[in-house]
Amino acid sequence: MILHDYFRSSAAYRVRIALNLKALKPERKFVHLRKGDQRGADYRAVNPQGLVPTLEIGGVRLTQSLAIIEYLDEKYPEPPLVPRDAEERALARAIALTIACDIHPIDNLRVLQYLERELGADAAKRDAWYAHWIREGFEAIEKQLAPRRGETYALGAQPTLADICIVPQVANAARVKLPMEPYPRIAEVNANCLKLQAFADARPEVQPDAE
Ligand SMILES: N[C@@H](CCC(=O)N[C@@H](CS)C(=O)NCC(=O)O)C(=O)O
Repeated sequence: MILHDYFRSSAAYRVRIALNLKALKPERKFVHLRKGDQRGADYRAVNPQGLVPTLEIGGVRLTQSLAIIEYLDEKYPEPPLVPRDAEERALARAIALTIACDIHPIDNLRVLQYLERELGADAAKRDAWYAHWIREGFEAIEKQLAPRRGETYALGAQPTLADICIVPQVANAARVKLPMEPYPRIAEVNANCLKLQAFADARPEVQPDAE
């Protein structure tokens, strides 16, 4: 198993958490996103989208963090990463998709670089854009999770796909110093998750390629 990874990639961070929860230790290959390695022919041959993560397993190349995580959950069922209850499962996926589809893609490196290089946004405008889309998503997630205040993880006593997406997105929010006071339930979930070794070991700052 080989994980194509970059320490600061929050999509890769999701997969690192899932792998740790499943006690899987793939070989790691690092793709330096700031240097543009993801756009080179070598990496495009691995992942035609030129994005991390990619998980290679038994000669098969899996892309898209949520697809990879669901694959891992099917192949290695313990501990389960999606709730067994259908309504809870739908909520876990809804939170994950709010982050992975509605927040993260508009704040991705290539989008920020387009804002700066093609549309002339300066660093302050770039960061304002970045924070704006996180706020939009976090406001909705906070409302969805507020009734579950006091539960250890987003949806109860076990971490799920929802937590796996929340924690990396909170790390992204911290990069633009987004105040977390308006999102106490998200902050609570994040703090509880990071007490688990599987989450703590997946943090960007402790990865071998961290700068
Ligand atoms: N939807 C994809 C997103 C993957 C993605 O956008 N990865 C980012 C890093 S978090 C990336 O490789 N960006 C490179 C770029 O923007 O050039 C997933 O969940 O895997």
